[in-house]
This record gives sequence, C-alpha cells and structure tokens, in this order.
Amino acid sequence: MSINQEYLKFFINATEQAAYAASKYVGKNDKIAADQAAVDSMRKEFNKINMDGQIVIGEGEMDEAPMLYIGEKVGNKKGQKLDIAVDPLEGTNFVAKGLPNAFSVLAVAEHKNIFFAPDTYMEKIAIGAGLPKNLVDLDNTIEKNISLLANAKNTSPENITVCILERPRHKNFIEKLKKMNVKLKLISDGDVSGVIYVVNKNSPVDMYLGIGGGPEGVLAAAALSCYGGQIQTRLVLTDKEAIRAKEMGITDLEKKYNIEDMIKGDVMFCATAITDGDLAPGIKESKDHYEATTIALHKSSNTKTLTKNKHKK
Ligand code: VTB
Repeated sequence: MSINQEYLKFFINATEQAAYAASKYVGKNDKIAADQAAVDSMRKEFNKINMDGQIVIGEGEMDEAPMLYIGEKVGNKKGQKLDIAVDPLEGTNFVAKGLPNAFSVLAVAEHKNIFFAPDTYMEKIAIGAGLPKNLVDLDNTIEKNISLLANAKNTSPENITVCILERPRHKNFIEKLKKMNVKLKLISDGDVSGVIYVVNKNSPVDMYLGIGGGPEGVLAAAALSCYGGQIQTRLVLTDKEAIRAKEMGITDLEKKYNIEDMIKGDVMFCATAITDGDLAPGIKESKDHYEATTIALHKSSNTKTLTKNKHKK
C-alpha cells in the first residue's frame, strides 16, 4: 500500500498555514507564543483532512500537551489510516530571535510505520545518497567515520564538511574534527535541517553528526528515506527516561536505528520555511497574500519538490 498522492497538497497546506502563523512572531522574543500559534494552526488544518490520522510524534504526552499530543486523533476519520510526526515549529529560538532556518515540519506514514521515539536526546550520524550502505557507524571512532567517508568520496578529510550542533556536549567531537582539518558547519539549533543538508545540492555538507532531539531524528529520517541518504541513530536516556522508554515498548535501549527502523513503507515529508534559510526562503507577505516555500517529498511517487504557494491572508 502507499499513501494516496492526493494527501500531499493537504499536508503542504498544513505546514504552510503553521509556518505563516509562526511567522507573526518572528523577532518577538516569545518562543512559547510562536510555537502555540504554529501548533493551533497545524491542528486546525489536520482536522479538515479526510483521514483517520494519529499523532505519533508531537508536542508531548497527553498530560503535558493539550494539542497535537502523542496519540491524538486528527482528521475527520473518513480516509486512510495515517500516522503523523509533527514539529510545527522547528527552531523556536530562530523565530523568537529573528534568525534564519526556522521551519514547520511534518512526516506521514501508514499506520504503525513510524517509530514512537520518546522525547529524549538521540545520537545521530547521517550521510548523503549514493554511498555504500552502512558506510559509517555510531560505534566507530570519529576519525574512522571521517576517513571512510572521505575514501568513499575519493577525497581527503580536509575537503569533508561536517554539520554539528554547537553545544558543550560536542566539545570533544569538535576538537577531534578540527585536528583532522575537517570543515565545520556549526549550527545553533535546528538539526532536522542539519541532517537534510547532507542530501541538499546547494549546501556543501557531507556528514551530520552529534546529539540532538529524538523526535527531530525521526523527522530527519523520514526526509532522508525519500531522498535516499543514510542516517543511524541511538537513544540517549537518563535513568528516568529509560524506564519510560521501556514502558513505551522499547526493549533494547542500546539499539542503533537505521532509517527502516524509524520509518517504514511509504512516506510523505513537508517542511515550510518560516524565516529565510539555507534550504528555502521564508514566508513573504504582501497586503492580501503570503507566499510560502515548502520542501515536499513523497517516497512512492518519487516526488522531491521545492514548491512555492500563494495564500490569501
Ligand atoms: C535539539 C535539536 C533541535 O533543539 O533538540 C535542540 O534536535 C535541543 O538541544 O533541532 P539542546 O537541548 O541542546 O538545546 C533544536 O535545535 C531545535 O528544536
């Protein structure tokens, strides 16, 4: 089975409406209001869609998030049974501070085909398309992964660019990468985009590396499954989170997840830029309209587009 292609335009519309709602808060230094606006708007659009949808990655668990919580049913229950992962505002800091690279993001698969990732940290390593399968591995040293990738690309480490979140937890990684003379793209937030850079022709990134959010890891895996790149991940759990993960049915807490472990079968992925970014221009407003640009992917129909749409305000 695949996801009916008709759905793509409705999901594009959902991230575009959410992106527009969040765009009202660009530079307003209010992360919570921006996120809330995106969530409200995305949820409203979902409930207009002919689908029997369920949120599997969302704003949190039912008791902590009133909207788009994990397990929430969305849609009018009449169409296909779909599981949806959402990050209505990926990069709340970017919107609050008026910085580039904020997106509204979602991924869709058929029921039971998205990994129920708990909202914890996750180790990630991602590389682009057209490389040998399982080339790099989270258990290799960083030096080994870089040299494997450089060899496969017929180049040397100084020509390899690695994207990584600039965080104290990555100090060691960053020092080792500098020693190898690798080029760095240090990002302050937004590792869904960080991972997508590895398959983006305009952004010269060869590898994404480091620890970021688990839900963001699954969303990025959805995008890579459409583009053909590779990502391997592993949950990073505190003792309390480990107990919760077990309750959620995860038996092997050390498991390394590849794309097929995180997202199976057919996939749709939409990411609408809120502020201008490396992957797409942000929301542009005129008096009566706004224009949104969305990365729209559908695996089974091999759709990989950057679509621009005009909406009435
Ligand atoms: C990560 C990353 C996200 O926030 O979750 C990060 O995956 C949070 O990391 O893309 P810290 O706790 O170190 O801030 C983002 O950058 C934005 O949501």
